[in-house]
Amino acid sequence: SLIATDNKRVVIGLGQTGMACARYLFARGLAFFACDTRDNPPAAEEFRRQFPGVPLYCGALDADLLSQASEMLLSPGVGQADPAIRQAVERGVRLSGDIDLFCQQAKAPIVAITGSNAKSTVTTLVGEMALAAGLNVRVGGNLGTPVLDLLDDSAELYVLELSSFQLETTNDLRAAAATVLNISPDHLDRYDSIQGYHAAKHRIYRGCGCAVTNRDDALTQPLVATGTKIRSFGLSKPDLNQFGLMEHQGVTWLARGMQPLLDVREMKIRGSHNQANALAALALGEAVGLPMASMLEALKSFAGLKHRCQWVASKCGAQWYNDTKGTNVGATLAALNGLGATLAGDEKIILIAGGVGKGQSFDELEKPMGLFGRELVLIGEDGPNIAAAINSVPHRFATSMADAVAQANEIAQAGDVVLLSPACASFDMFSGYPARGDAFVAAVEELTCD
Ligand code: UMA
Ligand code: ADP
Repeated sequence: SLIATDNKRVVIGLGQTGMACARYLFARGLAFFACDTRDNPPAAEEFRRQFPGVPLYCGALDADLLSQASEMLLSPGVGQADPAIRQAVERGVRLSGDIDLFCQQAKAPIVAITGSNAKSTVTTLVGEMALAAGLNVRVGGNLGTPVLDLLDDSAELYVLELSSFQLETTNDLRAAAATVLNISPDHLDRYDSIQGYHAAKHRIYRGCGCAVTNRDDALTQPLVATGTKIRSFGLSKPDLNQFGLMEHQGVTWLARGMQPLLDVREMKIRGSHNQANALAALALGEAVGLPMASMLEALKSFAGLKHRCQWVASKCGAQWYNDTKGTNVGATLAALNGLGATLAGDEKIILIAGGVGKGQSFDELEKPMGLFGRELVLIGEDGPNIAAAINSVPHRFATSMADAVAQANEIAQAGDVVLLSPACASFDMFSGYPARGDAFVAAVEELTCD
């Protein structure tokens, strides 16, 4: 039944992305079949129920099978280094993904956001700014809702968080405004080098109307054709047409060129990394014509996302923070430096870290731990690697989140901060970063003080 046609697609992967692709193709009566590398993918039953008659192949991918399609729609969780996928590409099968399909259909302008960290925060902020401006805006992508589920002919703006995995398969984005917020090592288990990761992220600038770059991170500068409009954000004093920080009336303000916009103390999100995030959102919003007043209103009301440097409780004399979304060294550095700046007197940070390290070096944590840290409490697979990299403070190992919280409580002195910011993925101990954060919050709630 699988006769090659010019227009047959294969959906690879039965996760959220693959199921959204299948719904899209099925609803339009387009020819496709599906594969998943797992012998028993969790969504197999659901797939057969929703798409009767559509062939589904489970287990290792097969080049001959893939070559019966003209186009592969690859899920982000499946690496394109798979030999069967490589072979199919060599035979001329087009490699694509859900983002390309989305772009072919989307009628409204797209704001596209990637980076090693702060993607979800900035994506949500731009979405809130558009809402404040009264636009019918749809927000999603790596953030949670697969892009194809956002398609809506009445939408006036799309704001998309895109991962490097999603960008790898995106050929024709043409966003109205696009940004690489920052680049620090992550996902080195999927890329040969940081160059490969950099190249994937920079696909976001392809054909964009305005590239928004970070003046404090040269790796975010696009290699785009001259003629593309470029706007920047950064923590330095802005030049004309740039977003940055300035001193005004003796305090720090968000600013555009010479113009002060907002006293940073009027925002609920704190820390210089969040000031950078606010500036990035302003630059993106401006690029798609959002009114300044609505953007500033959104910046004042946004309280930050759950699981990102989120204050949990003041308990047993310590301040407890959940930064479970700190899944790489860059994020944990921002959390340590951000919270470190709030310490007074002898107060210190006790850091709970560890999990799946994805091939990163933990060396950069040595310095801020030396400045702000009291002790490290380590969990998970790569705990010992973190211990080996950090000599500036003592460490202990914990066997569970409850154990880590109990040990941190023993160490904590009056006014200390206990910070869960693992610098690692969570899959060795949890279903994902949200479950890890929830386990931390539950353990803090159950803690008994002596
Ligand atoms: N899998 C297989 N074989 C397959 C297909 C999937 O083993 O054939 C495994 C993958 O290795 C992975 C899991 O199944 O462990 C899910 O992979 P998927 O590609 O099916 O993922 P989706 O459910 O479609 O979710 C994806 C994003 N997940 C990944 O990129 C891994 C979601 O981002 C995103 O919200 C969703 O699409 C909608 O756009 C999550 C994420 O962890 C939050 N992203 C990474 C990150 O933020 O660091 C990149
Ligand atoms: P992403 O979607 O890219 O993972 P999030 O907004 O969810 O980004 O934040 C992820 C982690 O990065 C959190 O731990 C957060 O505290 C940290 N973070 C937020 N903004 C920045 C920034 N500008 N630079 C570095 N880390 C940041």
